[in-house]
Amino acid sequence: MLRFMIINGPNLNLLGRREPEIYGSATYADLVKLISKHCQEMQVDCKIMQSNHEGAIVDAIQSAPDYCDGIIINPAAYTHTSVAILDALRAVGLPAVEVHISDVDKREDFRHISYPGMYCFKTIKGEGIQGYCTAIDVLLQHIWEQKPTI
Ligand code: CA2
Repeated sequence: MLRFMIINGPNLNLLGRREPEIYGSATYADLVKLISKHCQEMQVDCKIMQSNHEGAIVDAIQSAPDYCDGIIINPAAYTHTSVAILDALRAVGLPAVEVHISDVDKREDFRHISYPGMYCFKTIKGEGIQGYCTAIDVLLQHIWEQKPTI
């Protein structure tokens, strides 16, 4: 069974509490439920985490190769600032997909740059929390295409 690590950055634990016009009304618990259900349907084992701390996210990425085949990451605000998260992704070399609930390219200019996105082979944005399911499907497809069929 393939295993994915799903990493959520700062303030995503507050989903549903403010700015529903941007992020929707689903809570972080709803997001975890949605991801878990989709992973179960797709027969993927998943480890879902959220942290408000850049170093904890770097630590999680560094530990990923021990038990994961790929990474899905919403670095939240660290998207637009973190060379450390970009470097960690490059260092571990696992396939990675970036996901954003909102369409960051249609928002403020400072949200148009993504450092982790420079490593990720695909970015899903503006699909709401359903974008995580798209990211799982895209990562699965990518890994299947890489694996030789015997
Ligand atoms: O659209 C996304 O998924 C973002 O990664 C969300 C981040 C934002 O900084 C990125 O530019 C785009 C913000 C995450 C959580 O923000 C909240 C704000 C208010 C209430 C609840 C969460």
